[in-house]
Amino acid sequence: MHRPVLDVCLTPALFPLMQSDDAIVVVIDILRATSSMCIAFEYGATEIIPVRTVEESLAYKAKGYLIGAERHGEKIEGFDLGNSPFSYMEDRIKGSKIALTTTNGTQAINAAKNAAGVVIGSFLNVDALCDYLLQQNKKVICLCSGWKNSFNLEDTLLAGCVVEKLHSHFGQSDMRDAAIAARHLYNMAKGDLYAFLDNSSHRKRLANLHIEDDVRYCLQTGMTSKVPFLDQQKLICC
Ligand code: 3SL
Repeated sequence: MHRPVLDVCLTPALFPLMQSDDAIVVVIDILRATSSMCIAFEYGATEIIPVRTVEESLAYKAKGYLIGAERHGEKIEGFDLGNSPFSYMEDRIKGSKIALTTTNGTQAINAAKNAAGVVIGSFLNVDALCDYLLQQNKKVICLCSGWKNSFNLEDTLLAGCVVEKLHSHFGQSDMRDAAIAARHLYNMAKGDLYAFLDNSSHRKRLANLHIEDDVRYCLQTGMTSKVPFLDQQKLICC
């Protein structure tokens, strides 16, 4: 029996080298864009438009959207939302439409938009995400958003978690080194993800902004069964 391929793209810079028109791409930016998106849907958002620039996000204000913008970890002044998952739990999220731009996560979503499918992954929804991917029975590429096109540990850990959970259902003989490496890394880290990330660049970056609670929150599993997916230009959830 032919089994579909499960692959990992370690940075967006490598994504153009991958064939994605027959794949479901799981966009991963666990700290914090894709975690916040999953939580927004859990708390009742109806759509999220992931945009590349601050100006594009701002333009959605006049159309009745809540607008979000983050650069270098910080919310941009004048916007309704930044990128903390806790801000997507507020009452105003229920029933809202959101336009959001972030440093890396929304860029990666836009880079993947011509794939056969685009879904949003985080530790918060990883169980539901893996169930969804199994049902699709298609090639999967986990796209790690990284930081400004470079590798990061935290997104690779989630990619490795997906590989760990799904590898037996996919064509293991076709598995490439990035997927094997991500799986090994996840298995080394899974006992204490927070400690494993101790010296990682983005944990330090967020610690300097005093938002380590966000990091702890985003490393939890089983927080939502929402699996946002891209429909035309917007993320929605069934
Ligand atoms: O890069 C991104 O998209 C963000 O998730 C980064 S931050 O966690 O908001 O700093």
